[in-house]
Amino acid sequence: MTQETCILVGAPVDSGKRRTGCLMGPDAYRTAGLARALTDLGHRVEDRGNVVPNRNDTPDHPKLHALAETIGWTEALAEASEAAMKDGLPIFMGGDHSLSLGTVLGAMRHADAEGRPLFVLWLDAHSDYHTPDSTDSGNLHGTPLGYVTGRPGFDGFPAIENPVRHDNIAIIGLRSVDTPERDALQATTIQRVDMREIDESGIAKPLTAFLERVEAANGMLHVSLDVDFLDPAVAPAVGTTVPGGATIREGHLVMEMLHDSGLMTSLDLVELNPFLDERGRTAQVMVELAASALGRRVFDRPTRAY
Ligand code: B3U
Ligand code: MN
Ligand code: MN
Repeated sequence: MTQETCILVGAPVDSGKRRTGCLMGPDAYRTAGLARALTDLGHRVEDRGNVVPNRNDTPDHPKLHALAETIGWTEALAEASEAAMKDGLPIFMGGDHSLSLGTVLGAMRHADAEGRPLFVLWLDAHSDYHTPDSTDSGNLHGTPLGYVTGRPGFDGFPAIENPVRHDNIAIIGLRSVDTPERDALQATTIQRVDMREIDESGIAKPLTAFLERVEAANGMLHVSLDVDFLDPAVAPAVGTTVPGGATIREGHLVMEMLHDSGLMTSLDLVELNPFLDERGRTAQVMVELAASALGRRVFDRPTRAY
């Protein structure tokens, strides 16, 4: 197995929605042993501590929640992401999903500098394709895919110069999409995989099709794993639970296939709210999924007896 340099970056972003608690995420991942799980697999691990948001004095917005703070996070995380990608494989420990406005922007800048296309795999119950104009809730964690694809309305945020192409995006796990998002998505070539498709054809088939496209284009691949991709029965520590999500087996299959592909170049772990967890079980599940994406196999685990 190739040894990676895994760069852990804490992103205690809590400004992307109203319910707080995601700011505790990075320490929950540390407590659940993310670094240890990766070193046990033979990787080098560097924990860069937590990013601090830039100061931003954009005035309060009538609809958008905590706009200035989220812009400040986006700027700071884009820099941290671009820098970390030069040195290894960053794993962003969130934080709510608005952190991806910054982490994907950093990945885009890095991919541009490398002259390679960026692909994005979004594992989520939601499509997060809103713009500041289309969102009803005003919660910016519902907007990162809208932002990185260059949709309009993101005034005050860093400008998107070279948007991620629709062809280069797959969203897997969909089961909660707002009408304006649905209408906008239908006009794109974003690969959209909802739970019905997963039930009908299995999760491996659409993922394989996507990974083949990444490979053929010599792309870099940013993976964004939202806790609510999983069913709340196995991952309860999330603000917006949506029943009918991916199973533990489907989650691990995706992660193992990502590892086998050798294509993943950065990873977000988002929306964990440790305040809502049950004795750390969701944090543990997320750590195990991250480990699977970096080469863990169940039958390699020496402490498990079957
Ligand atoms: N689409 C809704 C709900 C939502 C999006 N992402 C999460 N919830 N976690 C919205 O508010 O934009
Ligand atoms: Mn999300
Ligand atoms: Mn979600």
